[in-house]
Amino acid sequence: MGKIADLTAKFQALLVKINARVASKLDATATAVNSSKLESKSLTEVRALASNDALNQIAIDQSAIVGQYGEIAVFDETGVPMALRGETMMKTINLIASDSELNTVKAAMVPFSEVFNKWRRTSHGTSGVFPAIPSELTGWSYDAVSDSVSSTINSSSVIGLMSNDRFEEYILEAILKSTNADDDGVGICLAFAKIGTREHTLIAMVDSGGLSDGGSVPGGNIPKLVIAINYGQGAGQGHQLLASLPLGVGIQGWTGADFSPGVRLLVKRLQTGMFEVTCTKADGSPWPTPVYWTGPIPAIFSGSSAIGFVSYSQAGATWTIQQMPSIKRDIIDIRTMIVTRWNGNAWGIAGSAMDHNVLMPGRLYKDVFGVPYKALYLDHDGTFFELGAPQSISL
Ligand SMILES: [Ca+2]
Ligand SMILES: [Ca+2]
Repeated sequence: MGKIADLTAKFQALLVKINARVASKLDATATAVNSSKLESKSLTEVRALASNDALNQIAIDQSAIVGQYGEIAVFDETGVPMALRGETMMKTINLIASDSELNTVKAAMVPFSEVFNKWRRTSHGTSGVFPAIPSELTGWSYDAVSDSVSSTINSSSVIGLMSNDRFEEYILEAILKSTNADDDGVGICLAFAKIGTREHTLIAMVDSGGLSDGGSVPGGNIPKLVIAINYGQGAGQGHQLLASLPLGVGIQGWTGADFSPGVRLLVKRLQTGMFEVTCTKADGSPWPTPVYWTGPIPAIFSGSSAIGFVSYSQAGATWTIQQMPSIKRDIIDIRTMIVTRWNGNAWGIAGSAMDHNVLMPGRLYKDVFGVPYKALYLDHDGTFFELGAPQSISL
């Protein structure tokens, strides 16, 4: 057995070692917390310190991710956190196999046969039910010779044809006419959005004296252009008058001298976040009171939205297109797999469809140019797989 002094020395050495170990841990912890940074800070301030730049950036990115109902979130950059945007699950393309088909697609306009057969039909009233009057959804006819649609009924609701494509910016110009002597509404829907069961519109409506600013049909009014949100849906459904602009001519009906040549509407949705509407006589000359309106894109239509044609209590309403926006889908030449792409101003060669920098891999693509409307999957190795020729189900 050793001396007590030896044991005391060893015990002391042990205590010194333990102290050194614990002290080093304490120092490390203290450094990590850096408690001096937290002194006299409120809980909110401490939380703000905890939100470092990366977390803040993610919060900013998340707030910027906006999509449409039914879309999927797609990463459009590699290795970048939250580099997401909303996309439809199947991306539409034009698959062509000849130079003449290429030229056809480049010059394509949306035909009114597509407006009549494929666009969404709406009927808006004050009930808050959509469609307000289901029977009025059929109040349209199509003429193949002139490729035009017209309303066939003196409708009790605001009836419309709304595009399936949505546009971030566009120019739409049309001459509005009616062959019916009534004095009510023919217009253009600047923006359409369906949210839940509700349908929202921003409408430019021309009448020759029959309509009120509030969206009713009192008659005995003055010919004008009305710009309104949810026109005809009543205050309870968010009807909001943005402008009521008299044309400076007398009440007369759509077959009257001032209206029978037609009314020209030029509508622009701009990258600046503004709408512009110019209303003139059919030949482009101004009304006795020149009509122009501009205003910001309402938040409910931000991003992109559909467009459309509307009629209210006016049979025989029709539109002659001067300029019509169309989605400029990528064109893929099946002979070479070269992608022709619209750059906002002109068509140009983008490169090979197998190149990941040209066409996004991991996506489904569907041809909309012609039979058999092939569907393709582009894998991450740059290989296309043909999935078949899916057709819509008709009941
Ligand atoms: Ca009338
Ligand atoms: Ca009427």
